[in-house]
Amino acid sequence: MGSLPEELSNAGKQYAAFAQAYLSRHSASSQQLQAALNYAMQVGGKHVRPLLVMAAAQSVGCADDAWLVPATAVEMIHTYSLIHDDLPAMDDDEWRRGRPTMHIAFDEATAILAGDALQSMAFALLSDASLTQRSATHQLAWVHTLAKAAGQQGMVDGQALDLSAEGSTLTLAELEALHRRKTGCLIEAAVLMGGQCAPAQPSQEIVKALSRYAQSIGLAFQIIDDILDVTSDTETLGKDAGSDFANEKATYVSLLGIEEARKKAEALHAEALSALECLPSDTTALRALADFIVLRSR
Ligand code: GRG
Repeated sequence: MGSLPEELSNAGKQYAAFAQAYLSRHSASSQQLQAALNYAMQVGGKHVRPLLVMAAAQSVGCADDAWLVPATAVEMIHTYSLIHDDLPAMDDDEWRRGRPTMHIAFDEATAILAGDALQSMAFALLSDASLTQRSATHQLAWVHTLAKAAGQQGMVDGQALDLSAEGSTLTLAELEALHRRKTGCLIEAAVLMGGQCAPAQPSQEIVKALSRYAQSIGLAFQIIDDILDVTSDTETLGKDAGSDFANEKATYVSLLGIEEARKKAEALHAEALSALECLPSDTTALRALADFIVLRSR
């Protein structure tokens, strides 16, 4: 298994069309910058975060397409983070999504600027009253959730912890704390912003259930990523799969071994599904995404 049900792939197409239209309506005057932004956003990855926004919105009874705005914003933040993560000063990667990374296809300065632009664009989009079908209170909740998850108490903190961990031996608890921030916070923000699409703000119980689901799949996502890094074919992926392992950087696989790492991902998958029980509406898409994250092969 590992492919998405039709409803989710249709939502992925809807997201991609919305994001493209937004990008072309808000173009930069620098042709180089605009070409870089198109390069970043045109060939997509798996779109896990936008789909999580849609699925969480559905689980709280959101029946319209108000999820498109937060879905696009969270993917812009994710895309910026990958562009900056690939830079020579960070992970120094030359391949991403099967093609040259931004600083290879363009240059370092353009990659930095494209990441910066995507980050501001995410918040311009979220706070644009003409695009959303929700109130300013909803927009403020989205902005706050995303800003908090992306910044110094979330993804950026996780990246800083990751950089300072180079060459040192991490315990499992330290590795988990790092990944909760580096990848987990943005995944949780996607799910919470989906919950915030409900016409009335969700109850504390619903927010807690969404967080529990998101934190479990966020960690599972990273564990599977570590497993795929050592089991996937480098040529097929077109990236330096296995490089972290080769550099002896701590991963779930290096600390637990593949079998135990897989068992941990399965336990987190079960935990995520049990969190869905108290959600008020249709959780089919959240279930499918939890399955996809744990069973995916890329
Ligand atoms: C530079 C501030 C800053 C942060 C970077 C998320 C991150 C922080 C770096 C990514 C490093 C990495 C490859 C982590 C493994 C897990 C992960 C987030 C993979 C990429 O996400 P996917 O698989 O990518 O959702 P696609 O290409 O499908 O969008």
